[in-house]
Amino acid sequence: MSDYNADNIQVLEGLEAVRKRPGMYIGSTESKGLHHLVYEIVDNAVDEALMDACDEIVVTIHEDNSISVRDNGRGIPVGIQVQTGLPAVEVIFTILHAGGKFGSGGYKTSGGLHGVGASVVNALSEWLVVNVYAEGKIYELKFARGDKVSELQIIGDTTEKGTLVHFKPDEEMFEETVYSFETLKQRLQETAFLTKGLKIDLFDLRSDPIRSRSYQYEGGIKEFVGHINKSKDPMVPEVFYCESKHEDVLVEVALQHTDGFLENTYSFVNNINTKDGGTHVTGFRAALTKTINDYGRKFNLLKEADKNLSSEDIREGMTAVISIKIEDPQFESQTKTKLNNSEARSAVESVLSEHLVYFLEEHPTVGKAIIEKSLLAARAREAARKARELVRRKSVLEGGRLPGKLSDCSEKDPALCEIFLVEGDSAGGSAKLARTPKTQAILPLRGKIMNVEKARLDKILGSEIITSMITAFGTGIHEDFDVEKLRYHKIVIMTDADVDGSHIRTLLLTFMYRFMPDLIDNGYVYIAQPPLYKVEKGKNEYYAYSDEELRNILAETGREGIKPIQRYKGLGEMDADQLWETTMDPENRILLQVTLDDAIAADLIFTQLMGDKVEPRREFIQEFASQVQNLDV
Ligand code: 28G
Repeated sequence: MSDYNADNIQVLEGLEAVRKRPGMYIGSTESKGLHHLVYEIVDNAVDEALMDACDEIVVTIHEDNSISVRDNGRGIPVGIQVQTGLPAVEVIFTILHAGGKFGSGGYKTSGGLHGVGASVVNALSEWLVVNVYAEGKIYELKFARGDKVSELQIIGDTTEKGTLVHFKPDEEMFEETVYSFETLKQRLQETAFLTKGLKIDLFDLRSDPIRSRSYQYEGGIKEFVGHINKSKDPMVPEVFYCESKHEDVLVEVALQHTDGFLENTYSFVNNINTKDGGTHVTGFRAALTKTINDYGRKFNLLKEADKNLSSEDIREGMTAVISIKIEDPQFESQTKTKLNNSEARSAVESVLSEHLVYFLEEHPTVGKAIIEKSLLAARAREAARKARELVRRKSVLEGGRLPGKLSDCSEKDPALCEIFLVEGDSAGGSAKLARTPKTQAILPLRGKIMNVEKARLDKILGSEIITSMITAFGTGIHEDFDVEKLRYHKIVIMTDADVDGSHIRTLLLTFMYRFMPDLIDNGYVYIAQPPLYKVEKGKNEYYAYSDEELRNILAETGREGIKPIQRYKGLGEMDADQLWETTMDPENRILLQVTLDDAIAADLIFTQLMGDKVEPRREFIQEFASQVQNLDV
């Protein structure tokens, strides 16, 4: 008995154990586990492709929700195994963990969460049929719920090579037995990206007409990065790519920076997505940070005074795919999606450093773009820090005193309170006269704000406008931000309906988005809509908020007996009564609620606003202005 090791025991247990506790082997018996069965079989075919023995895999969803997978590899061996006296193919489908590493030089895809192999799929299938195409013959082996139905037999002749596995998941084992074309499509495309050159076809025979997809990427993960960045704006057209082996670890890295500010890094070990990263990602970051800083210094892109760029700043807006192949992957025990092998770190670090240095020297525009982008990120981060400090210092000095310019309201319940951020002192004066003092507060905005187009946010944060706004809101900013402390549940930006007005509005929105995004998320931020025209006919007054509205009014009233049409160039041209009536009176006004829930759109907006280029900023203002107009009141 002392000779028994774990494997022997598993052999003895057979597939009954799998059917008793399926969740233990595939993680879930719901949709996720159901799809996992396909990945197990496909991964075996991919392993054959990684040995350069196969270049095409065809996956078919049949009408009965059974799945077939065909590869054009060497075919699973059908010869008798010495240890068991059984055909190898039978062993692979009936003995737990019989898959694993295919001899030396192979990489097991089974290192991940549920790398359980073909036998588990067999155990959980109502029926499973394997056909092997090899040496001119077609072999067949059939199972039902893991049990062999008939011995391996030759059923015909063929000139083809490869393996066909067809199985139907057992309804007794799964809560969900309907396959999702979308889910399989997604995963198979990812697999195709990770295995360059490999063609993967997917057919869904359940629909009429049948659906199909075909994936094949000669560029592998380089094309993967291009694909991810398709909907983004890359800083440069080139995607960096390298592939090299370092002490038995095969390393591939692809990356490209976009003008966004989110990082998108995907990492894989033996084609398994390591969601929590691990040593390979650590090595990647170390190499990236060091290489970019060295490059910046060498080519004088970083000034003497500049500190080293931080890893975080360098990764802002970057899309990267790291894919390594390693013989014996070790995962952190709890998560199983975080790599532990220390040799993975040094391998990625060494391979990436070497190739990236070389690439940057060959492609100076890429190096310059990455450095510029990182500097921008560093500045924004520094601005955030300064602003926080400023607010802290101010609140300590002033003991939470409200800004002198603020005409506060008397109501204390924030839900009933509104604050109007009004452009200019004169409009501020009218607004103060016009308001309902119980619920409406006025904060006039005056200062250098008209010239902010080229100012960086850190300068803007030094302005009184911003600090008085923060103090009035009562929330603090950034990490200290507490929406519970907000003193007004309506923050109304009231600016002139001209270019300068829209610049101020843009600045305020950028500031809020960056430092107080919860304000926008919670729907507390609004834009007031002052009228553009006033039409007077006899005793009647009409206000038009757009050119179209003006045309309609004129069409209705006719031009007879009309006073000269007044065009408002600014809020200041209205008296208090007019301002109240047209823009501030809750009964009559039009407020546009600001929402920025689309993170990707916000990403783009922010970069355009932070950037040096004027043109994208102008485009943003135009685009955003129209976006806001489409929102409901
Ligand atoms: C279609 C769906 C899934 C596969 C192969 C090919 C070989 C193989 C698979 O061998 C056993 C143990 C170590 C060598 C290998 C054929 C070498 C020579 C193979 C698949 C034998 C596994 N000839 N194709 N397994 N090894 N496709 N597709 O599963 O010593 S699995």
